[in-house]
Amino acid sequence: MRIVVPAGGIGGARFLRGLKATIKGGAGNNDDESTITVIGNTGDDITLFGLRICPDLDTVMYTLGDGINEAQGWGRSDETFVVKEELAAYGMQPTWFGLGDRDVATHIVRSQMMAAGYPLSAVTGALCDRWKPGVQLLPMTDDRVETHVLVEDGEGRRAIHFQEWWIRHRAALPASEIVLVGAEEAEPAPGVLEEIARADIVLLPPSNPVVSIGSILSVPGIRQALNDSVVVGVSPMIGGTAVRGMADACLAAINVESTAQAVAEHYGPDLLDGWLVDDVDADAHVKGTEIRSCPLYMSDPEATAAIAREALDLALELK
Ligand code: GDP
Ligand code: FO1
Ligand code: CA
Repeated sequence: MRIVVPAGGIGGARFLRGLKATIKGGAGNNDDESTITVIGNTGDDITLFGLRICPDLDTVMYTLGDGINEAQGWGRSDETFVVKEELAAYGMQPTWFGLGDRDVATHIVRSQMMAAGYPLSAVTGALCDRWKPGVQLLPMTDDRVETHVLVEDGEGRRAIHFQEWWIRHRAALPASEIVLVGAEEAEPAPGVLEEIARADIVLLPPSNPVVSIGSILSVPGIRQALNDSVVVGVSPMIGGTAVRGMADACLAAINVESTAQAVAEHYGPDLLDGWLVDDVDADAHVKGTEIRSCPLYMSDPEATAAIAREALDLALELK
């Protein structure tokens, strides 16, 4: 069975770990040749200190390759921050980004390969040769796209990079608009449309609907390709709020309520064939989308594998 998973960072990576575990225990159709292709969000990417940093691709790669800082959900395990301190001692900006010493090696390899002319998809493949995530990890696009956030504060109205809004301001500055700069001219990376077309099922993990899944859907051609597939999503909202993090602030910017039902309606029945909600949201109702409920907290690997299994079973049923 061929499974495609468009994914952001922490929510996507944890779900994928559960999906891998549940597939190892049997894919549901006695086919142990199952493959997972991840279409990774690159809207969060940023260039700092001359280094190209891809937080969501790295979070997926480290999580599935056993190199993640588990407690934090992003960045490397066993990390130190000497380079960050030394940059700050030179007065280099920004100081709000947690650039780890181990992590920096990944960004150096990526930046060097990109400067030599390799596309991001090829670089990501090369990085995965080390981490062996057990999935095919494709960036959504090889083109440079970046999420920017329109904010207004004492300094006036301006657009700042998503990472500055998220990390420096903890998403507390009200956002009037969230824009994926460069999306209109971007093309899906090699293999993305082909893998969607070949997929038996597509699973949307509980990733941020705006700046993770929303960004992937903004790359011309991807949404259309997904509309033609069997797609089952897992709600990133439980009981009217984002489980971890600040996704509520992103949804507020696009005037969507932070509920499982509102997110499903936002995706729309053209995209979503099935939608998994938590038991507390079992009354959710969306015309044209089959809704199932189960506990959706990814509290440990077993609970996460059970969520992935429910999503897989629903997708196989709707196929
Ligand atoms: P990011 O790129 O690191 O922000 O990660 P993603 O976009 O992949 O996922 C972030 C989203 O995951 C958050 O907005 C939460 O709504 C969702 N999330 C985090 N933990 C859980 C969980 O245990 N269960 C569910 N259902 N959603 C979760
Ligand atoms: N998140 C933070 O909240 N603070 C950081 O300093 C930070 C640094 C960082 C470095 C590398 C990386 O791959 C991820 C990093 N993240 C950090 C996470 C990341 O910015 C966000 O979780 C996502 O991009 C939001 O979707
Ligand atoms: Ca992200």
